Amino acid sequence: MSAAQESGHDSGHEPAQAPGQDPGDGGFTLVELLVAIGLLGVVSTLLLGLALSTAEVTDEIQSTADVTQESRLAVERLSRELRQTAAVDKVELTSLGDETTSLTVWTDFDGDGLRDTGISDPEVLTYRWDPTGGRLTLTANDADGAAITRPVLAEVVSRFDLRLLSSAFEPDADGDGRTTWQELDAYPALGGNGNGRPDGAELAHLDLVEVSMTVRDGDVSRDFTLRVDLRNQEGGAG
Ligand SMILES: [Ca+2]
Ligand SMILES: [Ca+2]
Ligand SMILES: [Ca+2]
Repeated sequence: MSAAQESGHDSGHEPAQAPGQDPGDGGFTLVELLVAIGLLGVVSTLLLGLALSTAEVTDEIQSTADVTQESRLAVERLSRELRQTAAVDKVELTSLGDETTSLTVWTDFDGDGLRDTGISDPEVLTYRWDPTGGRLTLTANDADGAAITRPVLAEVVSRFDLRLLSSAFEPDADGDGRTTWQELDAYPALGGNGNGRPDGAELAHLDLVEVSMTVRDGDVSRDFTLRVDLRNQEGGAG
């Protein structure tokens, strides 16, 4: 008969304690190390912040330059094309409740007296401003005569005022030296039909266009004004 011997006694020994580190042995203490890391962090954050804010300022200046340059090109183009205009075909004004403000003009590039729409150099152009999206677009026909609309400006145009004037002095009812389309509309002798819109036979007497617009890109906005004589306007009383 044998009885299993329990060997329940603890045979292991406690490991020897590592000798305590001597704080005066010339290395960094934990506190010193933490302070150094903390300082490094603060300096890094300051430097990074400085670099970022410099980059933001540079971006801002760049975008201001872009909006100015692109707007100037668009205004110059609009001005150049209007100057060659032979006739105003159609006008829409948001101030009259129209959805967009638009100006459709005919420029007789090939001088044949016809409104060519199916050639590569389109003669009937529509500048249109949509106040909802703030887009200024140009619609012209492509080589097949299909209407193509492209943005004139990538930036938002938040304001686009179109003023149409005539050099005819007779309709200048208030005698201020400027004949507005409203005065023309109220002057039957030059085709005014009194319907409160610039249309019909009145359009032939509109020979001065003033555009006032605001271009916005983020926080930056610029005002542009443009005043163009429609010198080629055939029906204009000059
Ligand atoms: Ca033509
Ligand atoms: Ca007047
Ligand atoms: Ca009218």
